[in-house]
Amino acid sequence: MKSIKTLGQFIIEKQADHPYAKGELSRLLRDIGIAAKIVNREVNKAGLANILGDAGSVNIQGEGQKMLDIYANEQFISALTSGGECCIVVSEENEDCVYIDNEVSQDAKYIVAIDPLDGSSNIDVNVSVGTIFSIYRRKSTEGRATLEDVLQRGTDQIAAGYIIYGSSTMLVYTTGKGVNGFTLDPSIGEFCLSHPHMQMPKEGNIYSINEGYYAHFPDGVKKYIKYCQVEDAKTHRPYTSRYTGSMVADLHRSLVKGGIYMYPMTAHAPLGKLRLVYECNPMAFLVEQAGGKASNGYERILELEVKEPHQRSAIFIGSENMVNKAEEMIACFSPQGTKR
Ligand code: P6P
Repeated sequence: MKSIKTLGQFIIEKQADHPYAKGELSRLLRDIGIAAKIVNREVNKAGLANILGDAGSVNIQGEGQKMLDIYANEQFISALTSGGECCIVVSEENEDCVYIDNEVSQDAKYIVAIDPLDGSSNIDVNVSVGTIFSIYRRKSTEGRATLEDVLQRGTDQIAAGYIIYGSSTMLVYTTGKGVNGFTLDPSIGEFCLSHPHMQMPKEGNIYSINEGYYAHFPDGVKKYIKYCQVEDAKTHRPYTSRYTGSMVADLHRSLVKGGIYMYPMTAHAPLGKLRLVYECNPMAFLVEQAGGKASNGYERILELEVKEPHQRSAIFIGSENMVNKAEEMIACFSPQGTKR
């Protein structure tokens, strides 16, 4: 009889990996898991709960907010506020950072950056959506945490992960000691270890990019897309294109099967679309921990300087060999390198 290991049991078991963590990180991950179960309940009955559709508001991105965007944001911020371990929340749905200053959070040490419901345009059409989270320890030790505590490089992350609300609901995370996946068992309401030691294949044959913007991509990206599409007898069969409109879903598939997800700079997103702090950095940390690679086409995502909480970045992330090939082709056309 295969024994069940819940997320809570796993976190406590791995607590020893972090000598300084006297249980705070464990409690923080527990708080995120609780909020994820609440969000999952609403996502799974969105069509019934009159929670579909637009909220009639826009977020800092200028993107129309879905009612479930706002609900998910409220659930995660509420769980982090009452959990007592988090001092600042940076959310895609909030222009300003949320400073937590209540009686249970007086010595809170952690900053959480979150995209509460990534890919929310998919909710109304029942396609997978996700939550992305990133955890830092505050750098300052005196007084209230400040924005400076938020503006840390991706290499400083303590933990990162995502929840995918798909054919099953999974929580996948890393604390810098590998990647483990947990599947929600609704019959017991627990995330149970289902994918221990996840490793991203070094090679894959699935590429994810919104080819509707092809005309606006840099030449090196166009060259890589053509490389994916044609049979090069010496190297590969034509790849398969899969793009769901949800980075979490596309990257989870790449983690399991191999593949690359790309959101380059384009004419209408000259700095890229994805957000560095709560989309690119957490996914890059997790993917690197699984043996994959993440760059902006030129530099490692995790080493990019963070200048402001909602900063954008281009991203090429997934199987190491695929990202290397994309970077090689981008370099052929980069201003530094002349077209060969
Ligand atoms: P586009 C969702 O808004 C998201 O941030 C990613 O999850 C997704 O891959 C991408 O944007 C979709 O953007 O411009 O292709 O619709």
